Amino acid sequence: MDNILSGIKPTGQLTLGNYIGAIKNFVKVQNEGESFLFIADLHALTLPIEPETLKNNSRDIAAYYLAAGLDPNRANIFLQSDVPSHSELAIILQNYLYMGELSRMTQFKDKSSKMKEEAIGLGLFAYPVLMAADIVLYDSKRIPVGEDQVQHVELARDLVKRFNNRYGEVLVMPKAEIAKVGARIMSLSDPTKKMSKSDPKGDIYLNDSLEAIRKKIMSAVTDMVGKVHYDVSNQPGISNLMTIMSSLSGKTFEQIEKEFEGKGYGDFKRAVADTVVAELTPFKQRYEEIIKSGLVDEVLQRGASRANQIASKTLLRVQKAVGLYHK
Ligand code: ATP
Ligand code: LTN
Repeated sequence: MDNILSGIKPTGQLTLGNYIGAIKNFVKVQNEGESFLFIADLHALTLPIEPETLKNNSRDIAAYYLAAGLDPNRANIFLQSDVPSHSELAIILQNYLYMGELSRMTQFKDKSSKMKEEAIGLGLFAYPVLMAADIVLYDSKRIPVGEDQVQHVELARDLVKRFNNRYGEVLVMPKAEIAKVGARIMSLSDPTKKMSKSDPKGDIYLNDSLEAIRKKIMSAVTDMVGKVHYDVSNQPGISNLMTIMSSLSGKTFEQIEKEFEGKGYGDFKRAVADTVVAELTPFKQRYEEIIKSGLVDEVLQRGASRANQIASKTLLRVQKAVGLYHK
């Protein structure tokens, strides 16, 4: 059974996009191998963030993982910063990734495009180096992510190839896995843009009240076509709502189209809202219970201890391979 690894950075409140594109898949695959599902708190520092916010967001993600059904007896849930091998390995690996390829990363271009060059942190540029270290530390072949992260995983693959060519079979080759439906949930107010936790327009947050969620769905941007039909170029809003409904209910696009044939967008949106609310009601209840129970600290501690065990072995293997003295 292959190891599975993924992370979410605690930069803001999680969205329905994170839930569908990432967390739900983590739950699905957790029994298919040893899984390492961490909170990328070091990555969250690549853009300015308040210390308290970072701390609270990190705890929240752990609680959301558990509320969604990750079993801490099967999955290793931990903070990236609790495993020093991530940082140590990144320092070594940075020498095998190049400025040219890092500057072509879409996420870097998006996030830095509005910043003055003097204000772009080195960490934002080197983001994929740390991410490659995260990935290779656990010898994981399977990396479940949303579509926007595939480019980073591809870069990690290039790095593994480059490194192994030079030093032999030291690192395991990873591969991104994206969900068939729901790998890119779009914003409800602008369905041509990704729903993102650092861009708070029209997006559904997991900590929004159920009423607010309903309202946001009812006022989602649609079109003038007047037909519930999957067509991303001409009906991006409706297609996005169909994707949300399909990934939460298991209904296919054809089934949804049939069900709403001859019906208005109002009826359709109400049904989408019902689906989302039905999914999030028990999830939010579990989250509240978990936060109150104090379980999070215990789970994170246990996860970090196992993660440290595995990660330090890989780090040593790399240190030896490159010739770091005395290892
Ligand atoms: P930010 O806005 O801070 O860049 P984000 O909301 O894009 O954050 P990440 O921390 O980058 O979230 O992503 C966590 C996981 O959720 C990744 O696997 C990412 O691909 C997935 N994800 C994020 N947004 C979406 C989305 N809109 N649809 C599907 N998956 C998503
Ligand atoms: N960059 C990812 C978070 C992340 C990650 C990883 C995902 C950090 N390290 C390793 C998969 C594998 C994001 O979600 N923005």
